[in-house]
Amino acid sequence: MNPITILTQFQVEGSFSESSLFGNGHINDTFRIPNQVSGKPDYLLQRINHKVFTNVPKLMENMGTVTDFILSQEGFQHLIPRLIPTQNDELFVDLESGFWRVFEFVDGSISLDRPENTDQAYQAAQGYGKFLNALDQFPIQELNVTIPDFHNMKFRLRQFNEALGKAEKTRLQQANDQISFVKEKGDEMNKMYEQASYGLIPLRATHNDTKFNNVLLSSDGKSTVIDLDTVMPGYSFYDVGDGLRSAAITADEDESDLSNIELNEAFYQAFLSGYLDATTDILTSTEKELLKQSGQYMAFIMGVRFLTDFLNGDVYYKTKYPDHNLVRAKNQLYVSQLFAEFNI
Ligand code: ADP
Ligand code: GN1
Ligand code: MG
Repeated sequence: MNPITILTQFQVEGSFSESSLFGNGHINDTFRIPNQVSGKPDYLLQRINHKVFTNVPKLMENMGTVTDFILSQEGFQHLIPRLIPTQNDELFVDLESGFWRVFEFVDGSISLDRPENTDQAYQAAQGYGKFLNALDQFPIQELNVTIPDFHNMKFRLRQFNEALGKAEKTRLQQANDQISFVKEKGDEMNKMYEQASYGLIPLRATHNDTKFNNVLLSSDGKSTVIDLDTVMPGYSFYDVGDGLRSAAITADEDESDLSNIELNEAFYQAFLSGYLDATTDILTSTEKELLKQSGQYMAFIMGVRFLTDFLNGDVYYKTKYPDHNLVRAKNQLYVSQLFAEFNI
């Protein structure tokens, strides 16, 4: 079925004649569909990756409860995108092509893989901070866990070890240096996870995928937090770390030349300030203290996940060339070291 036929299953207004793949997401298939009628919104049609999200209805249930909770509060109306339902559901399910949903395209917004200036870093972080704030009183036991152990280092290292046991010899050889690095650092990283998970800091409703392109920036200074598929119980340092690893680094996540990758201290501080300004009333002092390690932790876990996917034969993330996941892994493991050195 073509994207416009699918779009018109939803309660959309206007008329449509073209669609194009949109954005740099690694998981879902996203189409932008412009409206031919002026004054009516453009739409964003998405096919949800049901290999990654094995229970799509539960995922949409989270999206519904989280959206209702946020929108019921004063001052957060712009914070999340508007989901457009069909006549009787939030999903359109087609036996052949899978699970589809539609959002209103956030008019005038931009999504960047990394900030161009400190204002953007601040604005994006403020959006993520407001998101945490808006969900402060959310009953987290009501959230479905869409991907269990998503940021659990022990679990990710176990997956990595399993992949090592099954990987093709050539891939093992290609990734030799990164494999050694992960083995060497694994225990230290596990300790960070333990430190956080032993009840020292509160479990919250966190976003869990706060890289820079998952928040839309608008010229009025407001941000819209998107990609809510992984909203689950988690720790504030997950969201801050994921934000920092993408907002405070001078190169893309798949930059292959490590000499182009640096930590930009001004962007780092701007992101942190934006987040802290929006969460000042809710974060505990221990949570704030742990944020120092968050960039290193999240870059490392991303490195492990990319490396694991490379060893598994590229089954999880979208890739554009044969060793794309290995390039990403090298990059993120290097970024984790930059954060570690920054903290000394
Ligand atoms: P993925 O899980 O594949 O990353 P996302 O939900 O993040 O999917 O969407 C992919 C990209 O589409 C985003 O990075 C952003 O650029 C764009 N996008 C998503 N939702 C909207 C929206 N409502 N308005 C404008 N752009 C959007
Ligand atoms: C994926 O969906 P996207 O591209 O926003 C991934 C994140 C990783 C990120 C790395 C569900 O995010 O966990 O941090 O790629 N999302 C999922 O760029 O695995
Ligand atoms: Mg995304």
